[in-house]
Amino acid sequence: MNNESIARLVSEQENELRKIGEKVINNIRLTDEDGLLLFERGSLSFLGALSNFVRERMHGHQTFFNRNFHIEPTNVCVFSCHFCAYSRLYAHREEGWELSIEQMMDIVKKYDNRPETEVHIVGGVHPKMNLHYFADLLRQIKAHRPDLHIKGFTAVELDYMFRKAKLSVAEGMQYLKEAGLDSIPGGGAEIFHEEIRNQICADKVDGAGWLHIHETAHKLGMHSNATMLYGHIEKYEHRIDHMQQLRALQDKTGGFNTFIPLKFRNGDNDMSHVPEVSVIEDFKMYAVARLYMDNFPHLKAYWPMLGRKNAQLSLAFGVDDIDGTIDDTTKIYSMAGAEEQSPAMTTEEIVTLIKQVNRKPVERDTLYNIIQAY
Ligand code: V47
Ligand code: SF4
Repeated sequence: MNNESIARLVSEQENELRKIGEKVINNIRLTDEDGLLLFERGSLSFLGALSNFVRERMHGHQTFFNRNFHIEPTNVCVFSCHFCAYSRLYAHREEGWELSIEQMMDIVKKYDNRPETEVHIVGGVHPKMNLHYFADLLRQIKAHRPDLHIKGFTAVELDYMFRKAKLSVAEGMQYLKEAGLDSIPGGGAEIFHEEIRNQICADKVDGAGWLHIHETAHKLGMHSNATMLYGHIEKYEHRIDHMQQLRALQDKTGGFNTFIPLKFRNGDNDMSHVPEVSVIEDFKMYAVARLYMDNFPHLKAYWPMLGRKNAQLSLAFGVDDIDGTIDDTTKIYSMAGAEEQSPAMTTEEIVTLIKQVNRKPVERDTLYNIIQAY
């Protein structure tokens, strides 16, 4: 939609939505009330047009992806988040997996002489896999392949490791940075608001702790991502509260690359009775995120969670990034009932998927340096 058509669409809206639309056109930050109103009263077509306008103002048709693989060191976890279909308690660890450093290095070596630029390390919180264990892994990966960007460990894993090692967050982060950690992924954020957090994941790091870890990483010059688990028992107010806290931290540090809304999937977990939200709700979520999170450079749709067709469609609702090739190396979503049971795409498949919806595929590295435009 060009400037004229978006201005016409905005002028046709009821008074309050029109004011919000005018703010967006004039690049004025939305308030929490604006965000809430968009969720409650914005039609899908209005939100789509407005978020696409912002997406194209920021990135044109560019759509980013990377070549990556995951290492999931273990699914044994001391925590018991009710939405998690993936973890096994330590008492039942024979049902889960625990990879040795050697086994993880074998995974890394599988990608020797291949163009992957990033390894994403994420898993359960295993009481025996401590800070020194992971520092050893980081050093070995860097020694073997210095060019590979290591994006590793959610704030939940880091909080546990640092506390167990009796180190402050700053000391622990510095130690892992020196061992080779380049950036941190966005997981573990869920919903910060304690009313909801206490019901879905009461025993792990709280919202303030999650934010403190990311702030510390940013101060050390590292970048990170942020997620939000939506579409379960939270209300729109809680989503806005979550995004508000992220936006405020981003104002302070500028260290976040990407915001990643993650749709709650209800397969095989303690919250299976909670229905999943509709696909319309997913696209409204992306659109409001693009409009409200004005200081986040990128908005990612994580295709293993959303599926390929919906990932394509999300590119018209503010999304400019669809993560990576993945190569069937993550189980978090397949175990929670996602349609993609063995998530893997070749570069050609990702490029085709993006071109089919008339966008420009751009391979990036973790920090969004452009590697190749297709
Ligand atoms: O924090 C767990 C989510 C996250 C379910 O930074 C679930 O680039 C939906 O954060 N339904 C971990 N979601 C994965 C993650 C991530 C993924 C891709 C890219 C990046 C990045 C980060 O997975 C957890 C939790 O929010 N999750 N179970 C579920 N049933
Ligand atoms: Fe453990 Fe993460 Fe699953 Fe929570 S979401 S139980 S911290 S693996």
